[in-house]
Amino acid sequence: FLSDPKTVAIVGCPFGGGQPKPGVDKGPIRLVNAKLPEQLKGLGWKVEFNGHHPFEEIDAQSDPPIGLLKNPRYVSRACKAVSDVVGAHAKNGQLPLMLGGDHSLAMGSVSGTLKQYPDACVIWVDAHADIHTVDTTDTGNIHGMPLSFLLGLGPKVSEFSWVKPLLNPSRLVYIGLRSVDTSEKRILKENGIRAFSMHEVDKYGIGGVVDMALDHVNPKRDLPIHLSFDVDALDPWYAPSTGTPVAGGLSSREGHYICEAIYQTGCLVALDIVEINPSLGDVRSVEKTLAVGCSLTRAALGERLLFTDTNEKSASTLT
Ligand code: B3U
Ligand code: MN
Ligand code: MN
Repeated sequence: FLSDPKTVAIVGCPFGGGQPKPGVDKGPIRLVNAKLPEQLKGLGWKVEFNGHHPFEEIDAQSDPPIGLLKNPRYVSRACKAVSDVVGAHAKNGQLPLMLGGDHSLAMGSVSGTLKQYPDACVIWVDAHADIHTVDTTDTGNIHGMPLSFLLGLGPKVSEFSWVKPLLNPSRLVYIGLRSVDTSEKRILKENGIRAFSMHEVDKYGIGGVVDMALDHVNPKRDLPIHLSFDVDALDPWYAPSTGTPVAGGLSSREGHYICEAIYQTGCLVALDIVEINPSLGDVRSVEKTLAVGCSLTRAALGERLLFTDTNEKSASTLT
């Protein structure tokens, strides 16, 4: 799906309007400062990064709630911009890497991917289901809702009318769930959405779960894949600096395995790394979380424990 030379386009999204905790907007800046672009170059990618996306602020006064939804105009406009940017990169044959910021941004990134690849499937790695509708949300935080917009579930909100319901429920699969609200469980059931919670990870092992997840959304391994990775899917031991940590999550290796296995399909066309909040926890926690964000990204873009793609080449030319 990607053009040659393989190029990753970093879409830095300093944005936290989809949730209440300050600091998550600094996630992408810290990831880039941690030399993520250089690390990806080291894997043989051409890296395009022209600075972080400038989101126009909207003061709270001109952005009152719509129903329960908080900062609806701010979130909607940010996501629309992300959709356009991600869509343009995908159209160019580049792999957009969206660095959040909070997970509401995936409403934009997935929309952009689906515009270019209508048959793409979405693998959503998260502790949470992020599928509340306007009717079911308790918190009004839009980072808990992006999938309902992408799937076209629940009552329409005119502010979000640009989000087209391009995602079919059969093309969505979850890995890592362990904090799903009652109304979200009902939505998953009613729409027949396949989900592998931590229970299934324990039962089948991460290898079995990823195989089953791919068999469900991409049985012939020929459809484009959008991987949306919320770092709170990892156990808080590995990713402490995130807004809504939930105990009992994926180990570092399980998280990396997901990324490695998806890379190996050769179908990855877009990646989100979201919900790193460098304002939460002590210095050590922040460093740990940034480091794991970088290494998950590298794993999804081809880094291997033994031989990376580029190493393999040099290894085979060694005489
Ligand atoms: N389901 C809850 C909590 C939540 C969702 N996503 C995160 N937290 N990160 C909600 O607010 O919708
Ligand atoms: Mn999420
Ligand atoms: Mn989450």
